[in-house]
Amino acid sequence: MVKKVKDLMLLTNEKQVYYFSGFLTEDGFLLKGKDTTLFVDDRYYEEAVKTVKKGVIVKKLTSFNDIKEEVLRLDAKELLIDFETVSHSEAIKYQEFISIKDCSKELKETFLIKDKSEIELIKKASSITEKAFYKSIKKIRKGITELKLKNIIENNLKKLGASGSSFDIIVAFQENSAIPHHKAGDRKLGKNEVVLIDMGAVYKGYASDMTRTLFYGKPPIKFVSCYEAVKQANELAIKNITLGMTAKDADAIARNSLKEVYLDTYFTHSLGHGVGLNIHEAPTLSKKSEEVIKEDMVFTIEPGVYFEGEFGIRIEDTVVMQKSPKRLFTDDKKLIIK
Ligand SMILES: [Mn+2]
Repeated sequence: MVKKVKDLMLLTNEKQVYYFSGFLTEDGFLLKGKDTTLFVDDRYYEEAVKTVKKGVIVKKLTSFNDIKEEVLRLDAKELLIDFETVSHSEAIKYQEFISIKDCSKELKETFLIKDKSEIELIKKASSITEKAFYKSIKKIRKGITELKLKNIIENNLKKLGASGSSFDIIVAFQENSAIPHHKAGDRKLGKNEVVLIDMGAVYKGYASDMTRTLFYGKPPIKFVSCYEAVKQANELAIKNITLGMTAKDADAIARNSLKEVYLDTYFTHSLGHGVGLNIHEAPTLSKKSEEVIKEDMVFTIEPGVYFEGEFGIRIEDTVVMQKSPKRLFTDDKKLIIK
């Protein structure tokens, strides 16, 4: 499971500790060299011993000195730490007894390609997400607030087996759907309005990400034609992204598809992002991204168009890259009219 990590590495980020140890804790330290050693305090010790992956050694942590002693005992020349998740003040503490080096790049590489067990967990998170979406939209009715619908979704995610939401669920009605990162509020749903929902489950630490835009009432022609254009951009990207392609070329497939119908200027964000233990991770599928699309990457494909003050549409799938992207949702993405 562990790839491309050399020498002695110290991890403190919850998700990174989980990845290498199999134990999810906010308070753990993980030392990874020849052996993998997880340090947790009394509260977590017994649970950790029972839960960790095969081969992981669990030690009781009583003070910072325990880490220091272990590092010195292992006689490493330097300590690799992730400058992106470790604070400067924390880094200084390590630097007082050993020279430190950034390993954020290697870590990103490690998380970039998913193994079979990770893909299974993301599939499960995706299945929960999709089920929760279709269950929740049955509750859409006149006068419901964005916040109320958001809470229904959150409850359904948990009822269906998620440990929680992979991010703050977006529920946006009509003009609010034109704001890609709208925060759900007290806006009530009226007749003949757009409903945009961006949501995702976490299952055993792994995330999923899905956006659907539907219509409550009788949709105007502009909405229907834009919906078809966004759906086509989404589907064309899924059909034509290939192994070895740069992420900017992948992004361009959807962007060019929208350009043909003069909508590309309303597509104001990137096509997608990696999904795994984090809801946003590498690769980035944007206009400028030189990253290369590889097998077993998991990422989103989420074209959208936004008309300020009016409405927005986004259709987002989470996919796993095989010969071409394989969707982790099963719906046909046809326009839903409630
Ligand atoms: Mn997304």
